[in-house]
Amino acid sequence: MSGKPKLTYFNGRGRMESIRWLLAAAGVEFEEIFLETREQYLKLIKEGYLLFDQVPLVEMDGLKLVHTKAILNYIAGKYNLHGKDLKERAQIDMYVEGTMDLMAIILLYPFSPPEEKEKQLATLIEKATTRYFPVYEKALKQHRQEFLVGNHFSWADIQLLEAILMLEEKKADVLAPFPQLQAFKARISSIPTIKKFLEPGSQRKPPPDDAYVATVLKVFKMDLA
Ligand SMILES: N[C@@H](CCC(=O)N[C@@H](CS)C(=O)NCC(=O)O)C(=O)O
Repeated sequence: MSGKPKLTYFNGRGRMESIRWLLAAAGVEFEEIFLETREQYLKLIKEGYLLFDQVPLVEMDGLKLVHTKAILNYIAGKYNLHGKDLKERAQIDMYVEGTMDLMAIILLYPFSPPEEKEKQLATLIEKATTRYFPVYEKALKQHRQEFLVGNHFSWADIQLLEAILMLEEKKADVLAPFPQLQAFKARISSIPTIKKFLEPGSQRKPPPDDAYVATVLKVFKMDLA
């Protein structure tokens, strides 16, 4: 055993990507096992690795962690990215939930029927620019600090940068009306651990393609309706 966290998921973003981001931002090296066959998945279930028969799975500190938020909470707590007290933690959790709701639309996008994609994309951009980004823009403008919460780097900053970059993949100028977020993006991207994660060759995954969707459907024996 290397002692590094072991991540089991598909070779793609999905629900694991925010976990990869958080570990990378914390400067933690991790190993990955990619699910490619149904047999692999059934074996994990049979051997008792998946509490609710679902991935992501993260093995670390002797734990078999499942459920994305539980995993993220554990990592954020362990690496001091979850605020200095309960109030900061609550603020971070609210910001993180906001970005998660936004990213949930992106998560499902590759699996939605082609005729619904355009509408979904429009909803995504609309939600990002009218509901979520204005909140972060206002917070940064009001407190004039470098980070979203408590003037120190936290899970909220990491998750927001991930969401911004995902949105920019869909609409390159999505940050145009948000000067504070533009500066935030530049600032957070230049933090050494994050800079490294953004470089080619890191464990960051590309946007999902048809092969990724096909693997997920095969492993879970699902059909797109
Ligand atoms: N609440 C869980 C949901 C996990 C989940 O739905 N995982 C999918 C893959 S992304 C899965 O394992 N699906 C198989 C199933 O539910 O049977 C989480 O946030 O991790």
